[in-house]
Amino acid sequence: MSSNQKKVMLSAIQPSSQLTIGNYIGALRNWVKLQENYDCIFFAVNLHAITVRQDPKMLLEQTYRAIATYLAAGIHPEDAAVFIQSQVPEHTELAWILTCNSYMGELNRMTQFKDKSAKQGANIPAGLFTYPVLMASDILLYDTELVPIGHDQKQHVELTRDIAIRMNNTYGKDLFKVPEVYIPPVGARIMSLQDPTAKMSKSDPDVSSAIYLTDTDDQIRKKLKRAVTDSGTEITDDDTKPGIRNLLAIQSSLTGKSIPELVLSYAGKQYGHLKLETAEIVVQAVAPIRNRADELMSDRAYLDSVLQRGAEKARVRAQRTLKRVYDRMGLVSPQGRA
Ligand code: AQP
Repeated sequence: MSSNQKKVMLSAIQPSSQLTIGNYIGALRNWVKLQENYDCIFFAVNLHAITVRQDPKMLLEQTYRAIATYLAAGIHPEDAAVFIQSQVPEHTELAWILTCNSYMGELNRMTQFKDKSAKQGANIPAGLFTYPVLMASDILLYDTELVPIGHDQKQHVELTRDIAIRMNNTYGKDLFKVPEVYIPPVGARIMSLQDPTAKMSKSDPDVSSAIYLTDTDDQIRKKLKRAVTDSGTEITDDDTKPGIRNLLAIQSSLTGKSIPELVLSYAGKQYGHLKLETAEIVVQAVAPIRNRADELMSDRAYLDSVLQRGAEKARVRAQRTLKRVYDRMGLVSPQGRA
């Protein structure tokens, strides 16, 4: 199938720190699996990352590292458009228009805003509140049909659908394509290793709560050895054992074995066995990605050439959508009236 007959799949990760095994299992790995069958757009959302304060030097490094990690994990830059969000200014341009078509009430309901703003003290950046609208812009700019994400982003894609449907009703039904969510059956919500009732997050200040895709084999083993488990000794998959359940989910999503199958194989074994074996499985998954990303990071010229090509491809498409929106809304676009 040629790329223009394929449906558009789009997804992105914030370079707000190094990527985690949660980002890999919940998102990146599925991009790699699904990429052959879709016209793909994958980017690093550095403008989302600045919704909370970032150190400029680290942000730049983490942004390149995110792109290197996409490629190291198996994304094909010859087929997909791979770029950095700030290289395509149409994202922020459409975001303003969508902001004018979004409601305070619906943004107020976003649980991620509630969680993240609670950690900000008195001065909550307004960008944290309007961030889901920028995400809607990311998606709607490219006539996206499928958005593969972890569970935490489901509410944001649903908001995107609501905004698209609302604007289609107002400005003509084919203004925006209404996207579908893709959530993996297992691993959509990998939990913190230190608090298995909270999501594993790359920006968690406790670095032992997450496995980063930059961690050494030794760091991975240590973090999993110290992972918080539950009282009791039996390895079972139930609500009273969120720590054990998390380790089983990580193993299951990396090996393809079902949870019941894993539980059966651990009958009579200790928590220590589960931790040790999970660590080895994670090391096997992370090491090749980390090593390849290290190599790519030392060839900045190559990364820049991939990004340049990706951003050019993306801009042509984004400008087409934006022109349609300007024309329908009675705005004069940079290209003039249709
Ligand atoms: N713990 C997780 N389990 C499964 N999927 C996850 N994702 C994130 N955490 C997990 C998925 O990774 C993609 C990229 O997410 P993002 O970077 O845009 O922002 P996020 O969802 O807020 O991820 P983090 O790691 O928690 O970042 P910070 O700490 O910066 O907020 C999404 O598809 C997400 O679902």
